[in-house]
Amino acid sequence: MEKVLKIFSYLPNPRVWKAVIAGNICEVSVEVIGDKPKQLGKWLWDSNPRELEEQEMSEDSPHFRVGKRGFSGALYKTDDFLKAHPFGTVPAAFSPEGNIGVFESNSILRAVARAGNHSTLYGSNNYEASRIDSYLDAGLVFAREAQVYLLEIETLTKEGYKRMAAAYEFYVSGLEESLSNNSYIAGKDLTIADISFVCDFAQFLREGHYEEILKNKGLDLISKNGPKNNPKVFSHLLDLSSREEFSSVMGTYLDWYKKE
Ligand SMILES: N[C@@H](CCC(=O)N[C@@H](CS)C(=O)NCC(=O)O)C(=O)O
Repeated sequence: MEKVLKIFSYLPNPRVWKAVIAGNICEVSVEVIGDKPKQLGKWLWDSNPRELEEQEMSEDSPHFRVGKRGFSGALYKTDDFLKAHPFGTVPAAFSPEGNIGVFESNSILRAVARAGNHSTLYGSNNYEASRIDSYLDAGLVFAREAQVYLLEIETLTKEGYKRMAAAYEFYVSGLEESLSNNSYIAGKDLTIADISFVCDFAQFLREGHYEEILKNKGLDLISKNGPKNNPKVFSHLLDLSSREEFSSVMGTYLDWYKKE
């Protein structure tokens, strides 16, 4: 299989799965390099990422940076990495020659779908592709709120909770509407809009692991009545996640949810 992209990230990471699932569907290969979240501070963030030696990890290192989002403490990012990835985030993808950086998991997903040249995965014409982009943009707004919510859940304020609940309602009601007209999010075919949704939404549902924390604040799970209020969205998630192209990448990630 042709290798179309290299991705560096903490692992496992649902944002990385987007590109890997698309690769499976298009039959192109995506190389994934990384380590557990806590170990990524011991890696050199570079187009050729590698584990650092003990003596390379110090504040004097030319690569020393402080984590900005999701990471706290020291990270080691090369200048070249930051040229390719100016926001300094992972997943961080590189073109096969390593000279072009692609960031934001939805754009990494787009890059795989474009390279894979599938007839429908990224639409079959420019307008369909743009419609798919619309869903990816809407998904990013939701996913960004979800990122803040999950990272800060222990110190969550009522205000933060309300923001997340509103973003959830907005996103999910749009998808429910879409799925009442079509079998897939953007139309009659499976597209990268579906892939992005499955990965971001599965990650959001992990709020279920923090039910106790929310209860102690007098708050309920935002997705509590999800399957009842938005049945099409939830069954779309469960249907897609059980398909081989998805389940071979997502593994047991949603098993806890399916048991509930
Ligand atoms: N919306 C981005 C989110 C990427 C992101 O925020 N990554 C964080 C970790 S969750 C990061 O790399 N932070 C680097 C840092 O803290 O310096 C995507 O979908 O790729």
